This record gives sequence, structure tokens and C-alpha cells, in this order.
Amino acid sequence: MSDRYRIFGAEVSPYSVKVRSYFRYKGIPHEWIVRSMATMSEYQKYAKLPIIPAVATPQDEALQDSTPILEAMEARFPEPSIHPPTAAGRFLSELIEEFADEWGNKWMFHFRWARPADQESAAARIVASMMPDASEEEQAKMADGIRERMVSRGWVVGSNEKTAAFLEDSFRNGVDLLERHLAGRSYLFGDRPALADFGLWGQIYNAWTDPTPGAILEQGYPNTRGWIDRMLEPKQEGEFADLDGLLPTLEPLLRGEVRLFLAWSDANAKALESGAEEMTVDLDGKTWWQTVGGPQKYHAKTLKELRRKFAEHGDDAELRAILDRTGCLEFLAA
Ligand SMILES: N[C@@H](CCC(=O)N[C@@H](CS)C(=O)NCC(=O)O)C(=O)O
Repeated sequence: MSDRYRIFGAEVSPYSVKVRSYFRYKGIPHEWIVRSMATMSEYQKYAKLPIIPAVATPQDEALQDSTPILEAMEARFPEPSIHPPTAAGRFLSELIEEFADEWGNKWMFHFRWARPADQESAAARIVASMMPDASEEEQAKMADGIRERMVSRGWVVGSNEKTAAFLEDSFRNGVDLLERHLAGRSYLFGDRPALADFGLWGQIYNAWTDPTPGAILEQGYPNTRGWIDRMLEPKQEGEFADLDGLLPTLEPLLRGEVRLFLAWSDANAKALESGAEEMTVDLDGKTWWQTVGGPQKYHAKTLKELRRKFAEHGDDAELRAILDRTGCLEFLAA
């Protein structure tokens, strides 16, 4: 038994690097274990679900799913807290984390598997980390297989011919808003990282490693680039900022992509409830269409959890006013 936590993950997995950055920030003794052919049987002892990351605790318990992992670790290692001190700040950080995990992942996944250059780059990196010792020929064969499989899995995140342009516009708009918000501050809620930073960074950092979104981020996003680097080894540089000072640039992000995500997630939950196999929703005058099935159940579950968190602070006047002004309230108070 190890006296350290062990994180089984991969650099190409946004949820894995999110958890790794959290452990680094908190100074929790841990080992990063690349999930590969060599570590597979050890990983499988802990992975109840075939996903990464999986965390093995020093007591040999298994943790999965990045949000509950961070919540469990916050309870064990409360300082330095990743939650802004007010009810409104804390919930907005939780909301942005949910947005990042569920919608930011659509950006990342879509770009990664939409074009040959990105497909090739990601498949090659996945193979290099899974089987570093295999011959070039074996690696090339496996990369082809991964590429073929992943390209056919756009439906998992709702990436298809009808949503491709929507997702790419949403990414550009999202990073434009992020860039403005990060001007003059190190992290989303001030000078120390919040839950929202870990979630959003995992997705944006991974997008930055892919050729097409990476080229976008390299052109004209210096604040975001600085944050991408900073979040690899996040440090407390100061305190959380007063919400009033954050709102002029945070509200546009909430009113823009976060509200659209909530409208989508609400429609997704309703489609599942009615047993529909497809969903169509109007998002600010643009039609979103996708199939609905197993993977979408996860979004309905996390929306329910977000609504539960909101209900805990539901009578906070400051929070309600912000969510109301940005068009988010109707999807949370449901
Ligand atoms: N909600 C989960 C999502 C984890 C997830 O989807 N992981 C992906 C990689 S980022 C995965 O493991 N896919 C299957 C695989 O790589 O074997 C979390 O937050 O941890």
C-alpha cells in the first residue's frame, strides 16, 4: 500500500489533468500514473467504470468522476479552499465547472476529431502514451483504429454536420469572453484558483494541444495562454477577488455560453424524460440537433446535481440577481 494517492490518467484526458492540477495545487502527496498497457491491470483494480481518471487513495479506496473526486478531497484537505468565500461566488464557480465539464468538453472533443490534422495528432499521442514501446508499425495500426473509432463517436457529445459550425463559434466566443475576463487577474475568481479554473482549464489546455484550436489560441489570446501555463502548476498568488469587481467580465460569459449550455442541458433532460431518441432545441435562433441516448443521461444527472447545489443557496439575493440578469436562473430554479 502506498502512502500517496495515485492518479491513473493521461495528458490527453481533460478530466485527468484537471484532477492532477488540483492535487498539485493542494500539495497532496500523489503519483501520476499514465494509464497504459503496462499499468492497465493495476488501473483496472480501481476503475469501476472504464474511464480516466481513477484515483487510488492511500487506504486503497477507488475514486472516479472528477467532480466527486475534487469534492471528496476538499473534505479531506480543506486548505487552501478552492471555493470563493461567498455563497454567490461559490455557486458561480460550481456552475462554470459544470459548464466546462459538459459543454467545454464538446468544444474540445469536436475539434479533436473533426479534421484529419487533429485526428492524426490526437490518435498518435494516445498511442504513444498507451504503448510507448510498440514498434512504429504497431503504433500506426493502433492509431488508425483509434482514429476510426473516435471519428464515429461525435454523437457522444452531439458533434455532427448540423452542430459543427455552432460548436466552433461557441468555442471562439467562449475564449473571447475568457480572454477579457482574465485581463489583470491570474485566475477566474481572483488571484487563487477556484473549482471553475480546474474544470475549464482541463478542456482548454487539451484543446490547445490540438492543432486547430491550438492555432486559434496562439493567435491573440495572451491572457488565456498565460492562464493555460499557470494552471499546470497552480499557486495561490493572493486572495479571491470581490465578486463586484469580477462581474463586469464574468456576467458576459454567464449570459453568453453558460446560458446557452444550460438551455441545452435543460432540453436534453426533457428529451430524456420523454423517451425521445433525438432532440432539437433553438439556441438563440440557431437550431441544435442531436441524438439522445446513454451518454446524455450523464448530463441529466449532473444538471440535477447542479440544481441541488443551487437550491442550497437559492435564497441568496445577490446570486439570484446575477443569475436572473444573465438568463441562467430559469434553468436552475426549475
Ligand atoms: N465525468 C467524468 C468523465 C471522464 C471521461 O469521460 N474520461 C474519458 C477521457 S477524458 C475516458 O476515460 N474515456 C474512455 C477512455 O479513455 O478509456 C469525469 O469527470 O471524470
